[in-house]
Amino acid sequence: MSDTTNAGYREVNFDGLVGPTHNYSGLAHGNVASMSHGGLVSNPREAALQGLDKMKSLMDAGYPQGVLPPQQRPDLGALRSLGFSGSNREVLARAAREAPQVLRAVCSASSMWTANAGTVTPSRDAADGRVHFTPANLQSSFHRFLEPETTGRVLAAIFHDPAHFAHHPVLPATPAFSDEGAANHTRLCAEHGDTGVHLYVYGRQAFGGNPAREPKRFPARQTLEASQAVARQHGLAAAQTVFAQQHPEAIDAGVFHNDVIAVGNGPVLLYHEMAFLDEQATLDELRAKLTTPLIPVRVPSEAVSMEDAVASYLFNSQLLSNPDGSMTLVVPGECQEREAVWRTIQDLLLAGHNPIGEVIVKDVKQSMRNGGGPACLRLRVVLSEQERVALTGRVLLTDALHGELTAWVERHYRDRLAPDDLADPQLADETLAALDELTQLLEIGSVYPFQLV
Ligand code: SUG
Repeated sequence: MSDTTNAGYREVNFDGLVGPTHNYSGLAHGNVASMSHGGLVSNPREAALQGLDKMKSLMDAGYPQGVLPPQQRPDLGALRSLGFSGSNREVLARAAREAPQVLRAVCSASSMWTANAGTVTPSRDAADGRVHFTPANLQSSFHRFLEPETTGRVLAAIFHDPAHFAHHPVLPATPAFSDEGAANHTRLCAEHGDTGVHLYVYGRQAFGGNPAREPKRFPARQTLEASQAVARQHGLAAAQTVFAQQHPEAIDAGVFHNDVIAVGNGPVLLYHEMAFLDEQATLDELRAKLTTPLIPVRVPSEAVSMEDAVASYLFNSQLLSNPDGSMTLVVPGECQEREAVWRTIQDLLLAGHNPIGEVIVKDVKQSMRNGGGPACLRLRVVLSEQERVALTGRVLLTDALHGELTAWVERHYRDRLAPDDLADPQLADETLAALDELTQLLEIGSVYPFQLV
């Protein structure tokens, strides 16, 4: 640590536990993996264990690791609000018969991708010295629009102490304020405990934007107006923020979030040359606002094509800081399967002039088939030691908690789920029993609709 004011700050990665209804329903338009794997049989148990294994590997390597619970699915409340009535069994049966796509949506375990849970500003950057949170409205798709209410309750339960944590309302859930959270936000700084500059990447401008500069094929999920509103809620000044437009061609190639094409950590920005519409202006503004030299690590298309970037999720890696100043890149197993990508990791990243000194490969294939890599599965929260102590619940991973969560998954999760199984009323009962036990295990109190009635 460079001075005493930043002593004790660490980045804690809060990974989303994969829920018991993890399935492949092809729900996410513009997400190539989700679109191509819809209809496959999933393995929720394996998915949850892969996630827990990633968390444990990083904890064992010395990185503070947190965990966030999954959501209540099927979302029977959502089905009822859409006019399905009667007993739970009747609601599920009628939805399966009359609106199977709606049933699939209310069963999605998409809250596992906690990079979309919300946007977080560390206390070091906030005028009031508190950590600020805004749950993302995820209004781009129905299955994800169902998440923010419970997300807000979960974040408020864990980051409960008002002396340290401030929670803001979800932005209006309407296209002008379309918000997908931290997946489109990167904080750059010298070290985590130093003040940072916030890079917000948006896909389109809602008011007065130029349609010629927007994607043609797939939707832009983040608006400039949403990013600006979050920065405003968190009290960030213009000197602390950079707003950059994502390259529309990248969105049209399947880059539905910025974290599919760029990742930053400390002063390092690892990105594909097609990440930003105006690369030079984005780098210039970051350089002007940062108090430390920016270390851009640019990957050109000739090294990794857009297709390889989207298929391998190279940029959906976690970039983690080590005490000696070096960084570790946590990549999905798919990076090893594409020769150009693996070669780029060796030649350009590991051998290049940058702090990346190590690569860890993790298998998160169950999540990857729905378009969620290592970085999607975690929400980064930089916390001081005092703030870590102020957390509510057992949410920081230990060997004991990892063991209990593993046993919990093995007790409750199925190892096979086809889209047609989602109407099984027993699945709903199993899930509620599992989640009730989980809130006790994590000691976070009642956060689910079924616990609040
Ligand atoms: O929103 N997939 C998610 C993946 C989110 C990845 N997150 C980040 N890049 N940060 C999405 O597209 C697919 C669900 C299905 O098809 O069943 C899904 O929602």
